Amino acid sequence: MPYQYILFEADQGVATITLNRPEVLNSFNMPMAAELQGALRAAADDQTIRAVLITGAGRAFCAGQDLAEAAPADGSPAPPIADIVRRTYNPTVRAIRAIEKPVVCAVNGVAAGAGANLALACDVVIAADNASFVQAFSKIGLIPDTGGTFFLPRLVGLARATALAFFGDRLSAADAQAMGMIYRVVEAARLDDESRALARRLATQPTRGFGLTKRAFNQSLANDLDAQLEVEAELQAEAAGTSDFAEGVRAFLEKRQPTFAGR
Ligand code: LHQ
Repeated sequence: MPYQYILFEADQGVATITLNRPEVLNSFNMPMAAELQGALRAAADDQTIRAVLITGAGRAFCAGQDLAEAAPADGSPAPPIADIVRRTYNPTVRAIRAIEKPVVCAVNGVAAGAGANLALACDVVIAADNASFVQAFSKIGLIPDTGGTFFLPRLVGLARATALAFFGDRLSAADAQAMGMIYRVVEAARLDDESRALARRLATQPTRGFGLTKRAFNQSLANDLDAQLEVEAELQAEAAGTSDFAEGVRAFLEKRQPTFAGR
């Protein structure tokens, strides 16, 4: 499928999706969000794709909502904000959480507003050392969306989440890592190689099990311990039914490296 606002490439089991509106720092208009959702669906449906990598073109990762679309300068009517949130961001976050394949996010520059929270919805976030995270919503009188009110307090705690949301200050990638918001920071020049290596490595692993792990983590965000222990029993049985489990055990006993197929 041809895309106008994103790039989509499949290679070595990894689907790489690049937000591609660099002239506006890859800020989201509705068509870009629709393309991103379509690309995530394509990645979910394609059995040969075993990991997804999301990044941005140019110097930014994503500056959140395209404010020219939300509030057109020429006075033409803007779509209702709730519609933008429901159509642009909510399905995108749901798609990232629902795809039962690892989603790596390579934050290559500033991630602001919905762009910051899009990254936080991904499974593994790796950032360039010159990247930054801004809960920019407060600067324009809005609240964090794109799952920010869900993920941010869970990742960094309510005290830090509240301060980040209220002040809207730019947070360096190093500080984001230090407070547990993201997984890893690398030299900017190494981000491309390192993020691809992470995604490729994941794509060769027991990805069916990763999908089940992700399902379990998703459920743990709402469950109590008893319910979650039961989820683990059920999903462990499913994981143990995969050929990757059989291969993993066999390879261990035969003292060789396993070859996982993601099934
Ligand atoms: C932009 C944008 C942008 C358009 C840079 N839009 N052009 C949900 C529902 C409905 C409504 C609203 O929002 C939401 C969710 C949200 O995401 S709210 C938060 C929206 N995002 C922001 O408020 C961030 C706005 N951008 C910035 O604060 C800065 O651009 C950051 C801090 C991201 C980067 O600063 P700089 O590195 O200094 O770059 P810049 O400001 O010079 O931007 C470069 C160009 O990109 C510039 O255009 P120009 O023609 O002058 O080169 C900007 O106008 C454009 N741009 N963000 N969100």
